[in-house]
Amino acid sequence: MTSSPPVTIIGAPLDLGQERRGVDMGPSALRCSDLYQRLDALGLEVRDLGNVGVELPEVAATHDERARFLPAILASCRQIADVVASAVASGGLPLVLGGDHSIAMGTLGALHSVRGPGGVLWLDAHGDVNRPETTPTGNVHGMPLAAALGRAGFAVEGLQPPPWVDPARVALVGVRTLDPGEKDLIKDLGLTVFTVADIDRRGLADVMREAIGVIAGDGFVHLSLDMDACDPEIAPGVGTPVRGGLSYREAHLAMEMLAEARVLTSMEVVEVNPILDVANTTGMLAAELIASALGARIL
Ligand SMILES: [Mn+2]
Repeated sequence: MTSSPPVTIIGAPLDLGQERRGVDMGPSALRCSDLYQRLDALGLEVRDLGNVGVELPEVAATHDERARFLPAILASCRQIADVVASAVASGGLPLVLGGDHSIAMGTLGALHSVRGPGGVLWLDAHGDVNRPETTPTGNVHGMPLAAALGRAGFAVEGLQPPPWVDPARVALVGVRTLDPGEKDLIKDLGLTVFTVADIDRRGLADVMREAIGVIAGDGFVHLSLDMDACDPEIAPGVGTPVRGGLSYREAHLAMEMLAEARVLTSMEVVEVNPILDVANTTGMLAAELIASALGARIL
């Protein structure tokens, strides 16, 4: 038997934070993979709480071109936050299935509301620290980390006022494209960033060892896994692919090291887009990585 907390699955089929349709099917792709079997094989208890409600881009108001659909996105994030907060309060380990990365505002807002400030490993090709005044696209999925740090410059109605994450306990890993305004905020906040060049030079294990040291601590330790951190060759089903990403083994090793360190208290997996995918390759990889993060081992 295991004393591991029950894995509490929350689906967040939100696609309003970006422009490629299909990421709303991410939770289905994960549920159609062998995720449950993999978690079951680890002896983990799984509770699936279903999906939160989302508005459709055909119906929702754009509101502001510099942060399109923000009110509708925040409405879904409030629902995510309610469910995540109750999952944490009842001793579960929340596993939120996106949806685009804007759902992280709901997850992190909830974690902070229950546990106080915490740390986050942001595994992503991008920085996600844009703001309405710096964004080149107006896509809110490029802003959630800035929001979590209290620097997005918009009110997160219905969520706890940010910051939700301690900037000293943020580690971005796998980054390979940053907009000018993102570079400025990263420097201003002193965020720890490990680019793919750092991984090339130092090796993934060395980078992850340091990243785990950065994120570990009180409150909560959250993994925000954007599947575009992985190379498009192994994860083709993402909306904003950038080549030069983590290899299959690097992605697994990152997860395995998190499991060994026993630091994670929650996770989310975002940006799986089945319409852009090849026979659920990316959904299946996401399930594998979740299992590795929760303790699956080769031997
Ligand atoms: Mn992202």
